Amino acid sequence: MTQSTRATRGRDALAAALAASAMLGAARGELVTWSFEADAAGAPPAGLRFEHTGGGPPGRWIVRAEGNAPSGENVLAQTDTDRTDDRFPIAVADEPSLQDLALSVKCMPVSGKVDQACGLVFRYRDANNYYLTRANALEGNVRFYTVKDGHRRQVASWSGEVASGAWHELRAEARGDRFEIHWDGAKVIEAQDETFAEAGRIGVWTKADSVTLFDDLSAAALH
Ligand SMILES: [Ca+2]
Repeated sequence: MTQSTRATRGRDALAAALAASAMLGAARGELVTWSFEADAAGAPPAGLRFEHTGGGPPGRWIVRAEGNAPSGENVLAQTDTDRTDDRFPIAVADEPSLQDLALSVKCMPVSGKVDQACGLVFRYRDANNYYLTRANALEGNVRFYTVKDGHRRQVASWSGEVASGAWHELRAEARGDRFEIHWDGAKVIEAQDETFAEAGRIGVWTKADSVTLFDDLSAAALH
């Protein structure tokens, strides 16, 4: 085994151990965070799988070092700029599965001519069935959707400043059929919906040619 292989294996083991302890914590209601500091820059992160809704290629997700990362040095970047309009790349955590939850992420819309999106998915069953909240820096709005059988349906919308090239915080809280969406610390949406009542996975989401950075994806069960 070469020294670099040994280092890679050690880092993978560390990432796996961190992910395992995070899952136990999330089930107990503790806040768990993906900061990407244990992942290697230039490669996909551990503990997330990459799926997509709609057409076009699935997206390209890599960890990369950013000078102004919200935590440490590393962030998660979606870097595929394919312009297919109904293309929704998703990076979803293998675990935990949560029903009532608080979920947040730091994100920066970097570029995109079709879209500049920063999204969170939750109660995620599969690539065609989940709740979604997302901010769009081209439209200047934050919206809450259901995606059922691959079709997006808007539940609620808020219009306001969503600056490109700046870090923001998007947060979702779900309690039964009640939902709150917060943007940069302010509650912007309250909504009721019964489409997906059961527990599901959590993750981050973009659209079309959005190049978006994410950091400090955090989740906890609400009891
Ligand atoms: Ca980080």
